[in-house]
Amino acid sequence: MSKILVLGSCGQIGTELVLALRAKFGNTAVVAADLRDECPIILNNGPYIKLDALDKENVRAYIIEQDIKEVYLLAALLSATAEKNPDFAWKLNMEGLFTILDLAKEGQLQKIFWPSSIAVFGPTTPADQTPQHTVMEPTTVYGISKQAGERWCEYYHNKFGVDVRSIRYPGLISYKSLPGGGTTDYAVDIFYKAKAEGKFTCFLSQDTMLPMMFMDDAIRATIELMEAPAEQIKIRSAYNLAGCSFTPAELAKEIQVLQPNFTIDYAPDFRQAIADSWPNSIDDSAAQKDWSWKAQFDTKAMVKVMLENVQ
Ligand code: NAD
Ligand code: AKB
Repeated sequence: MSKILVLGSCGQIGTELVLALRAKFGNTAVVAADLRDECPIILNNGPYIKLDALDKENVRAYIIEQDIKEVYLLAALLSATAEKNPDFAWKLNMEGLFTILDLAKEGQLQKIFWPSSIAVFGPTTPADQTPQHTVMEPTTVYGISKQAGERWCEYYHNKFGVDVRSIRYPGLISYKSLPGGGTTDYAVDIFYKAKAEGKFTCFLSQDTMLPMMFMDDAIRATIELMEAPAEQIKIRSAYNLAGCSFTPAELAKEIQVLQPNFTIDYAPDFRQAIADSWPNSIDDSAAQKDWSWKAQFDTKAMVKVMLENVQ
């Protein structure tokens, strides 16, 4: 089994993705890499290396020396953090991608996974059941970097035959690892506050509907996309993916079904404008058709699992 590298492995997605890939391919086949000096305890069951995605020469040397064949590139600044540091966000979100795409172009890597986001859409995009191919005029630096990344992935595939695959993840909801600076983070924080304090102040308004997905579905989608035969992957920019859509008020109501004393209030901040520019819901029929994608978790099922597992 050729070695897999997950770069940006200690974040919300990477933690669960590394565990899932190791369960599938064996612990030693999947190398976790991130900026941290030490491997987090949860990823102690396999190899870990400190690696900066922006250190092109080191990344190249490691991948070539270890004969890595597959990379999942997760290192990025997310929407809210990126707005506070746009120059660095652009640098991090783009430069690491070129290093990996070029290694595939040279024949070192056989397959790449690079995540896109619903942030590629903007205020001029149809907001309901947003189609796969539609108007895309993102207004955030994060969305601009993801849209540019999609274009480059498709270009490297068309020009150089690079096998790069991508998903436009919605906001992801998980309990094994915390989110890292996005606009959809409220939908994770709410469970921690519900359990600890029984109340939550939301940084988005009550009627802000956004596309979301439980992490188990997102990890399964990622692995299913990467395992699909290459000829089935018709879209080389990034696939729309839908899980469940809800507003903060609707999420609070579902939590109250299981925890009747829970209360919520609202204090929208700068993230409201970001959320307002994103879709309400996503049409993922292309993913369903091309690689048989189907979400398993609706809002009710996700809320139950979150309340049972959040510590
Ligand atoms: P995260 O912020 O939780 O994790 C990112 C990880 O990358 C962190 O562990 C961080 O230490 C690491 N990192 C940062 N800079 C690095 C560098 N220079 N070198 C090596 N590692 C570095 O992010 P996430 O939520 O796990 O997201 C991973 C990817 O998925 C990102 O590209 C993000 O845009 C995309 N995505 C996430 C979501 C979501 O809801 N979580 C939704 C859509 C897209
Ligand atoms: C964010 O809110 O920035 C991320 C995303 C949807 O890309 N969760």
